[in-house]
Amino acid sequence: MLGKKTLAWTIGLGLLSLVLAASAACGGSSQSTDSNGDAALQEGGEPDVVIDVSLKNLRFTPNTMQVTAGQTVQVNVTNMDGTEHDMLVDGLRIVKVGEAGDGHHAGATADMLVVHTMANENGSITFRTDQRGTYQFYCTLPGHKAAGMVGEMTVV
Ligand SMILES: [Cu+2]
Repeated sequence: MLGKKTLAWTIGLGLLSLVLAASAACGGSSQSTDSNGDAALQEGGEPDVVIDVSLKNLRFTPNTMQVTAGQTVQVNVTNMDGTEHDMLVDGLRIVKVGEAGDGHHAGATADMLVVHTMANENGSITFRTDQRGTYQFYCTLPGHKAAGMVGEMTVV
């Protein structure tokens, strides 16, 4: 059975840990060694919209998508084919949020919307753009665009 002193001590510890947790949360913005997830949170918080794209049989599903300028958009790519694919949005310039993107295809620059996936693997990118318009996206692997790996992204 808990005596009054023990109870007070327990409550005191609880309050102390609450205070510590709160100050840790508030102090986070001054740290430069945060994980990627925290960096993403500091820059833009949770994505405003998540778009799931699957790659199968040399097709994007969906093959049309619309995003809103200024919103934080996360695109998750699931490659269900036994070959590597990527998704490049041609001509669109973006600002990446966090470092979830995997844009290691030849010639890629930081402001390109490109997600690369190995066979049967996933990729993801989180970004914002203010560049309204309609852009073609496609897979840059040889022959894949011609085979039908093409779609359209509209920024409104
Ligand atoms: Cu492909």
